[in-house]
Amino acid sequence: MRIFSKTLSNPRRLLFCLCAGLLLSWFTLKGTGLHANLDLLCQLHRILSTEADLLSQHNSTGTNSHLSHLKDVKLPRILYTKSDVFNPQRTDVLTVTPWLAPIVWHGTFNRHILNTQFHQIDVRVGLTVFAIKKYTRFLNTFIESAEKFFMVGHKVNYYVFTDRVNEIPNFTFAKGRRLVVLEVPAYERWQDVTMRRMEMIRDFSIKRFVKEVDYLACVDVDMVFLDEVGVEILSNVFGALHPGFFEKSRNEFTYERRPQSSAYIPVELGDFYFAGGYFGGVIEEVIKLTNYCHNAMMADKQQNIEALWQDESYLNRYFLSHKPTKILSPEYIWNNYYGSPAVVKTKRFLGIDKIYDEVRF
Ligand code: 5GW
Ligand code: MN
Repeated sequence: MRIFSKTLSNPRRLLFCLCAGLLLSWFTLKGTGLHANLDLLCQLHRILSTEADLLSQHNSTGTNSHLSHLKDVKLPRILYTKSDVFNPQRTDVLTVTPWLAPIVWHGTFNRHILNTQFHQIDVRVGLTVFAIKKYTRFLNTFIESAEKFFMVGHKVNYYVFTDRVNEIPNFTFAKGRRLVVLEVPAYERWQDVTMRRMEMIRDFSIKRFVKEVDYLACVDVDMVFLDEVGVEILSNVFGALHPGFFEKSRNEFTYERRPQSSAYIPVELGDFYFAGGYFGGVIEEVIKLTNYCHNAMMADKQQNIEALWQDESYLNRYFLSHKPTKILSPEYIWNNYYGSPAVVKTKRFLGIDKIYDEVRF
């Protein structure tokens, strides 16, 4: 009885009881499990929490201390099934590195929790792509699919580096998202087109990105988003497992093996083989990474040597001595050339088949 009257006198509890009662009868009627209706439950709970907060604010308007706003700090309450220490979500793949960086696979994270965390800091994400020469043709699919699947609900700046400014189509963007066209030179050799991305990302990060975004993701443009790529990718510094090498052993990695090159990695070293077309992190870390890679390339150029897989080789060398704080599974940079292995549950970001004669020069 005491509990009952206490409940009635507290608007937050009253609301919660009403909500719980409603839900209970609803579940009984429908006869469905809790799991399938978790989202609805979360939504209801959030609405009611906000109403309860408003009520308690209303009740405390008498206190006009300059600290009174501190009482109303909103703590989002999210409902989800408890993690089970004896039931790992994935047992078929490695989900953490020896230096305790997560490896992000489908099924290992709760997007709802992560979105709440990143909304709390109002995260701003930059996505850089290069569309040099004929590669402007990939932009339409890239941007349109990114609007459907990349960081949905968050602030995004697309940074498009191009030499063909007037070939950039018009797009419509969701709220808080925009495209920034950055005019840059087109290098003669295709190797330089891909390698010089490091220098340009570094320079624009220092000049501009640091003021506009918190994180940067730097990716290839000849790609399409087919499933969600969200805040689960964000970390201090991240890379992605190359789809062609995640099952391979060290000696099969196509690292640069000539000791004269600054991208050299001896056969007894190396953790993973990372894809050149996907890296990122906080701006400061992206500056360190791109600066290292660019300087290593320039040092090699002085000696007339160029690493086997251009920027990808230098990136792999960087990650050997600066371990990424998060690693994306090949779901995040798949290519159907590698088929559809069982461990790849979803192809989030897929390479587009190129007719090489049409795009190469
Ligand atoms: C053109 C011919 C050969 C190699 C690269 C290019 C090229 C690359 C180009 O003409 N224009 C251009 O913007 N790029 C940028 O470099 C694109 O963002 C592209 O996604 C990235 C890497 O080159 P890819 O995608 O041809 O490399 P792979 O390894 O994915 O085939
Ligand atoms: Mn590519």
